[in-house]
Amino acid sequence: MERSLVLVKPDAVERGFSGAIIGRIEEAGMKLIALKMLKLSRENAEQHYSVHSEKPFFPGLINYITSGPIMAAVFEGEDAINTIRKVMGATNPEKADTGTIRKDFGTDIERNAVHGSDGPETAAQEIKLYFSGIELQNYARK
Ligand code: IDP
Ligand code: MG
Repeated sequence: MERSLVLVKPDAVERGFSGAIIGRIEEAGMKLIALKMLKLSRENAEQHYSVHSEKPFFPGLINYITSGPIMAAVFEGEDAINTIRKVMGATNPEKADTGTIRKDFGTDIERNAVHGSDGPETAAQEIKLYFSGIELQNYARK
């Protein structure tokens, strides 16, 4: 069993795609165990994307991810990290496969609608950034 932290990014929330994006991941068999809407502070955004702090796109990325409300979710399931990244599609929506979230809901390589953790360690760190232990639910997915 694996967990992954998913964000519906501001462009997708603004255009009313929050439910559709969360739904796509549920339809892929993943169990939703936490969900909230929030607006990231610059400090938390910089922490979330700290691996990219030296990249040329970092300042723009921080401006974008703090520009409006986001949905933060935790999903649990078998091979959750890879399963979710497949449903998300490639970083650049133009290059994402047909039927993926980024192909259908992304705008461009920056405003690409969704974030999903890229490994078990990153997932654990990211989940801690957004949720406390009592916010993670335990139930059987039917
Ligand atoms: P990922 O979200 O598919 O894991 P990363 O390379 O980890 O992609 O990049 C993190 C986020 O930074 C992307 O989802 C996207 O919003 C943004 N980003 C990545 N590459 C670029 C770029 O070349 N220009 C602008 N924004 C980018
Ligand atoms: Mg990444």
